[in-house]
Amino acid sequence: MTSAQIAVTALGAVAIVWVLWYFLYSRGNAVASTPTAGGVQEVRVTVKGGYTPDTIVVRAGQPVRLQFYRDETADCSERVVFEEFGIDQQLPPFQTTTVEFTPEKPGEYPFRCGMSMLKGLLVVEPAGERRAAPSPHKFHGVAA
Ligand SMILES: [Cu+2]
Repeated sequence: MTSAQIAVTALGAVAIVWVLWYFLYSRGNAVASTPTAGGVQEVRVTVKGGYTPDTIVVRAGQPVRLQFYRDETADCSERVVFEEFGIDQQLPPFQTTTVEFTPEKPGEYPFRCGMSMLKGLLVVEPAGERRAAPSPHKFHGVAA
């Protein structure tokens, strides 16, 4: 290989590593809920210096059951707050605490610890739709 080819290959490798890092680490981890037989969308979240997963994808109009397992005693994660749903729940250490509600409207609803240091995001998708990538054509639409 010429030095130019080596440089291009190296740049490509750096780009791949960066993309992997960006999606796997900097953006946290997303999990879609698994509906139970009763139609409840259940997700287990581990609380330890953050929320794992920190992005939870559910459908609108169906009950959501989040099971927070707090795997630490750090004061920071003592409470979990979903402001839009009026939830401010205490999480005892080394226990699983269930938080249940039904999101009626699609949207993105942040959740956090009592001090807003730990952050997570609940993504509520329209009922009955699969998660779709943002349309590349959205800027080309005809104005209403
Ligand atoms: Cu905190």
